[in-house]
Amino acid sequence: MPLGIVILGRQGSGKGTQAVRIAESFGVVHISTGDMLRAAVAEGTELGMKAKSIMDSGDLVPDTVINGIVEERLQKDDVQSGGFLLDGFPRTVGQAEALSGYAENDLNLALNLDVSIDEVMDRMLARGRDDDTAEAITRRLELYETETAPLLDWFEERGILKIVDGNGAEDEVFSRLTAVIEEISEK
Ligand code: B4P
Repeated sequence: MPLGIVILGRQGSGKGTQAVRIAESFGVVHISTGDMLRAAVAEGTELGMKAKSIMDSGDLVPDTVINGIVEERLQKDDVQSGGFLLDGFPRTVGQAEALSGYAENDLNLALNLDVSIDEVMDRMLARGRDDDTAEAITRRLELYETETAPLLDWFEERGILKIVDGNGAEDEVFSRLTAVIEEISEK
């Protein structure tokens, strides 16, 4: 059975950084909703035009928009044969419910990359992406607490949540994540 993984964590916790390495190492397809949205912005598509101002302010793109994009991507052949690693999705209970509607049986692990607020602030300010202004970062962290943190209970109730310490060097964090994924893939 191919692996089905979601990676959660505060914005700036290193989900994207680690997801690229996990996908390479375990052969799963990396699906980043943030990357998909940034690509749509760069291409100037209708979705990109709608998403740009939402992302710049630190708000979340509406569930109805994101859910459709992810559902379509999960149906592609590469995902069906190789499995998936969802990075940055789900971010709300509505998104988690949509995901369980189209992939519940394929989901084996929810990783939460745990990094303190102070540390993610520093990392995002150092990263300096268009949406990494102090106001947008504050807004994203507020939304994380109200919209995304409740998902930890949601995945815990389903018995698939693993919390991984995301502090420290990239290689150290990757080793911790690898150990958890290997344990699951051997089951
Ligand atoms: P995302 O693209 O998902 O980005 P992110 O959460 O800000 O960052 P991530 O956790 O991936 O951290 P990274 O590896 O870059 O979202 C961007 C926006 O898109 C959202 O705010 C929202 O508007 C929209 N969006 C996306 N998905 C959505 C959804 N499902 N629903 C609604 N809206 C959605 O790491 C951060 C920095 O730290 C990097 O500079 C990295 O080099 C550095 N770093 C990483 N690991 C480190 C380590 N161990 N030590 C030191 N630095 C480290």
